[in-house]
Amino acid sequence: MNRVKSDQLFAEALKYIPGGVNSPVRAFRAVGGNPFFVNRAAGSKVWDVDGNELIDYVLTWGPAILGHAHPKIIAAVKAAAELGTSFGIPNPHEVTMAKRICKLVPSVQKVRMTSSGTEACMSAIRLARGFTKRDKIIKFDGCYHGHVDSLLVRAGSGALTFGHPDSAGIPAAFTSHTIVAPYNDVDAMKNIFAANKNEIAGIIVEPVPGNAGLYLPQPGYLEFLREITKANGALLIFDEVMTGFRLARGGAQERFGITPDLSTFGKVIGGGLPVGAFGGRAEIMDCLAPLGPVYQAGTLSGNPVAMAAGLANLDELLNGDAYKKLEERGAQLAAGMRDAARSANVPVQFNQCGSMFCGYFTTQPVHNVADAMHSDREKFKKFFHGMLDAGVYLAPSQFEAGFLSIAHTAADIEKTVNAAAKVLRAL
Ligand code: KE4
Repeated sequence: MNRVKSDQLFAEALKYIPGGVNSPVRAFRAVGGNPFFVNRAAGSKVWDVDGNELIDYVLTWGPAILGHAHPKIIAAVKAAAELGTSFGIPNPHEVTMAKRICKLVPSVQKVRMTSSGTEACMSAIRLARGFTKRDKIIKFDGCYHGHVDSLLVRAGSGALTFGHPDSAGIPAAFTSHTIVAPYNDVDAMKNIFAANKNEIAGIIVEPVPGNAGLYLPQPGYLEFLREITKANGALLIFDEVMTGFRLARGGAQERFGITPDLSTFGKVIGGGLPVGAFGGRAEIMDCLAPLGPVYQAGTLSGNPVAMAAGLANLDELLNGDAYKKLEERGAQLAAGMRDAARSANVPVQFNQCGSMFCGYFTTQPVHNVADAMHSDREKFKKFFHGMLDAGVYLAPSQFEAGFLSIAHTAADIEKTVNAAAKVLRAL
């Protein structure tokens, strides 16, 4: 595939941007080769600057759930931008968005907007500590909650991909109150709470971890987390930046029937523009400035253009059978990819939950990051590039989730599965 212009752009980018990218996972370091550059996207497709068309299963890491450049989102952005791109003064869209989130996610009685998922998670942690007056936070091995100092400990996503989960530049003191637990492990969590009685402010968890690939909660595990936090006066924080409004109208908490104390959001609620949000019980949220002692702020929080884009995304998602389509597409892709792996006699564990998925090159089931680490990453690299050359863009790391949109057609999925069968046979 001709990528001359992308390579030229990457050479230029390397001179001015660290690693040539504004976010590490885009650099293709986990799969080798140079990243391609995109200047146009529509529906399920992106086109790189050399004119190559690709079926996109990254979807800007989740926001493009309707597909790229949806006309309703473009129109909403244009209309909002013409009235001003930022006010720094309350605007009506913020109220509409807050009401919409509270209506869709019953556990959220009050919500505050931010400009990224990282900010939302960082703020939720600070709020949990301020509300409980406790310092310790439990996170899970392989889960990623943005590049928050105190949470970049055995994180997932780019941190895991680069094999140095902890980051340089974080003083030990900043993570001394962060406890890392293995996901799907009941006994380990019981032992942590027994050893830290009345000291745990909360657990932050991706209800369906999507930053070490994708694996699911074992039956009853999320219920267990809800019970053990309640029994110990700790808060349960669902990081739904990726799963929110994707795995169901009300996110993973609706899909699995769990009521967390706080939730974080992002991606879908910005329709592709910079956004994040955190919300939960009013008695907790009212501890936030200007009402309470927990400070939190943001120049562009609730930005009118981002709110308009996010509301257009949610409107389209909620009017019609979007969630039925997302479930159908996810099941179709999973069935096809499993058949392709079987026919090529290549061991692949293809995990899928609604419109999120990940194929691991291993013979054993994957229920946590330790299982995920058994995946054959050399095979993944070859598969990734084989699929890219066939016009299918998958997440450029074994430790990332893939996404479907309602714009992905049955024909897109058939082309993807047929390409996978060929590429797997050639591995
Ligand atoms: P942002 O700060 O990137 O908006 O959100 C951080 C975040 C928080 N929580 C979860 C569950 C997330 O998945 C993310 C960000 N997701 C990654 C994809 N693995 C973003 C891609 C990137 O880092 O470039």
